[in-house]
Amino acid sequence: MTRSEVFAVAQMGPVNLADTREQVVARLIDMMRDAHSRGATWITYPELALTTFFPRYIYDTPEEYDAFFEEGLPSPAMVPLFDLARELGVGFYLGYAEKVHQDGRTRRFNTSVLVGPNGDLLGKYRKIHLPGTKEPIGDLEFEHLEKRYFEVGDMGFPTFKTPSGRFGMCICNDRRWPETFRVMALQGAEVFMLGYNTPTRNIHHHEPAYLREFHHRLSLESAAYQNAAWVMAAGKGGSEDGFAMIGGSMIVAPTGEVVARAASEDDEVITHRCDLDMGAYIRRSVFDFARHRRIEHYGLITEQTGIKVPE
Ligand code: CDV
Repeated sequence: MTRSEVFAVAQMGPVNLADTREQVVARLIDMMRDAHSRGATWITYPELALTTFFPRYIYDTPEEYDAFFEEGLPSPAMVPLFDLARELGVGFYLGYAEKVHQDGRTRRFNTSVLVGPNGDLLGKYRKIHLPGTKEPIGDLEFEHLEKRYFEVGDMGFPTFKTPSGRFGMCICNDRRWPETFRVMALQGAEVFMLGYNTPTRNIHHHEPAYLREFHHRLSLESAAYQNAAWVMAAGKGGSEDGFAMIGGSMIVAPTGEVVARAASEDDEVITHRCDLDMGAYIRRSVFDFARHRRIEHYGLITEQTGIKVPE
């Protein structure tokens, strides 16, 4: 019996500062209905899907930036999505800014939630690789202040048992780090869901826009192939209040091939019927981890972060 299901990825066009949660959630709902009408059982939405990508702006106090955060799960803004998921039988991944009272203090994370097709909360993930700076660099077109607004995720890279198989979640910059996917694959993840917000401009040095898109795709293709898993990648496209995002949402097969790709820079649902057993032959051969991995030689990966050139 083949395990084949239709998966959807929901790219979003820009979310501007002036857009309300209600307007944004109405767009997410439209896309969930669209995905369902095409037979999808799962849909992946972008990182920080409910608001604009606010870490590009400088805010100093929680009074200024707390409006971008959600409290409670589901937060009031998410309730209509949870309800529709249950009604249609469509599971979803959603990225959002999470504010939580934990360990006796207020904490903020860049988080994604996984909700099952019956509307049940399956789990969440808190972004580990936070790019950018804590303090503004200054004299830039825009900043990237994720380290200012979020703590590093404290949940590792968990994976989740779903009615369709084992899924893992990560968020945006995590996709550029191979360790992210390998840790999830070692737990048997067959599907990686991820949302992203990638500007077309690199604030640190000049990089042509086509390279931004190329590195995004390269990361996803290698993650899929080297871990024999499906990748569902949902981003934002177009210009958020004048700040351009790369779009390029895609579904990548365990062979590393892109099987569906958004053609626009706007709200757009892409779908593909995914054979969840497609990666099995890769896991039995070239990437049979148990037979071929040589962990006795990988120690440096967890012992040090930066490069240390031996004497
Ligand atoms: N939201 C992100 O994590 N964006 C980064 C940018 C800053 C490079 C990314 O990896 O796409």
